[in-house]
Amino acid sequence: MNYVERVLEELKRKNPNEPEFHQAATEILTGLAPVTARHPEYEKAALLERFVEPERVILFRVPWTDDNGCVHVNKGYRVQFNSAIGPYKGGLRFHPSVNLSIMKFLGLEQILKNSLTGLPIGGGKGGSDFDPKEKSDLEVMRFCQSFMTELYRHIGQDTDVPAGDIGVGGREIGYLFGQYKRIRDEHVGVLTGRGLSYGGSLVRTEATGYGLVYMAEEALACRGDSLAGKTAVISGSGNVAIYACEKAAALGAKVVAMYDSNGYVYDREGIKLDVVKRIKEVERGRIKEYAARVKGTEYHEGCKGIWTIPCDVALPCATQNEIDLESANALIRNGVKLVAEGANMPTTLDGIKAFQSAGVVFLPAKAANAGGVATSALEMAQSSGRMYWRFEEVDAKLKHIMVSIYHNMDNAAKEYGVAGDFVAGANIAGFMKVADAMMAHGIV
Ligand code: NDP
Ligand code: 2IT
Repeated sequence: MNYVERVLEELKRKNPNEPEFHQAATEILTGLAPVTARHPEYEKAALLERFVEPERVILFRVPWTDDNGCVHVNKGYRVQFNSAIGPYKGGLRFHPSVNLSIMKFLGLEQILKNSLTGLPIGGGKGGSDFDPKEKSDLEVMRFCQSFMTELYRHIGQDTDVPAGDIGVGGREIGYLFGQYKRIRDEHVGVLTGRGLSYGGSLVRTEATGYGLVYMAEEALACRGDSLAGKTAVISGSGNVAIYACEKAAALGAKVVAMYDSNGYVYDREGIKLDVVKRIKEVERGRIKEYAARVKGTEYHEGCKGIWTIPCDVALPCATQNEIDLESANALIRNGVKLVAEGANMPTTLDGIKAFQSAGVVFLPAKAANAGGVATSALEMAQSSGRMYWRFEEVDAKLKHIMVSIYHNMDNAAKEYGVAGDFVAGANIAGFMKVADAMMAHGIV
């Protein structure tokens, strides 16, 4: 058994019942095997064992009262995974499925993603099993205030800087920031994704979706191709999906389908994004409404069918494991050329293998969706400098970062003899900097 296999086996034994964490660790560590073979000093320093163990996990009670006076209790989490290259950085997810396994998979991914951005940010993730759907603004506010009343003591602009993720957008960040400021009496960049009137950065809202498409365009450009004239399918209809759709359409692609957790809409003429934005961003409604408002479009209950729609480009932008082997095979049969992951770990391990064996250009989440956290780091820089950059400036930096990440992972894959395997390339390129810092810090 080699070093990587031994660490993986131990990890599964020590952390039973954490399937998402096992899945992410398997993908990452398998890709790192050529690195540990070249660097025997890592095994001596138990580097991988330390890398897969969070520095700290905080688990807390979040009590809150609904509009009818009923008391509810949710779980709150913050996984402070790795601070070797900078303060912990990563989003907060509010979704009923949230548990320790999901927090740890997201935190582990975040370490390497943040390293890939080239900016000084460590990896963390947090959230709650609270479901913001169909809650009033006041209920969401009371929940966020209660959540921050515990979280504030663990975070700080130089310690740990949370942001949004599923179920946490501008509204939630506003309530969380308001409570932090009230308790600490400090107006600092302790959260990113803040509103533009109180320290937020231009382009942060659009960043993950735009960044995803910038990387997809670069990958196609390197193959003498482009998004112009391509048909695209995008899953989800939240923050990442909406701005991926906006940029893909701006570059000449036709996005024909999107979904939410109830079902998908198929619009052969191309999704009218203004309608989606109104339904999702303004009304907080369901995607089903789209078919009622735009003539000639179809609505189908359930999510899986979206992957049977013929397309050149697939951008999964909703949640983990939304593309399994069956869906990957359906996409391949229909001629998909490029898959870029906007969501975190949206493709199962066997789905990834299928895409790669079929020669599909597969851009993994930790590289392809890094534009969000990269722009968060740009927000942090603006906060510490007490200044704002123009939209064009931030957008240009974002684009530059996405193109650099693409080439860094491409080069890392080539250097370690796995050319074209961007999954391994992203893991290797992200890991090298973290490994170097951890080695420099001694056994800590
Ligand atoms: P949002 O909450 O804005 O949107 C999430 C979308 O995904 C919604 O359409 C939601 O549908 C759908 N969805 C969520 N869970 C499920 C599920 N179990 N089954 C089917 N559909 C589901 O979140 P974001 O757009 O911010 O995040 C989407 C993905 O992108 C996540 O994987 C996140 O980790 C990742 N990501 C986000 C970044 C960011 O900056 N926001 C940065 C990098 C990655 P419904 O409303 O019905 O629940
Ligand atoms: O998964 C992610 O990278 C995010 N949810 C964004 C994290 C951040 O700190 O901006």
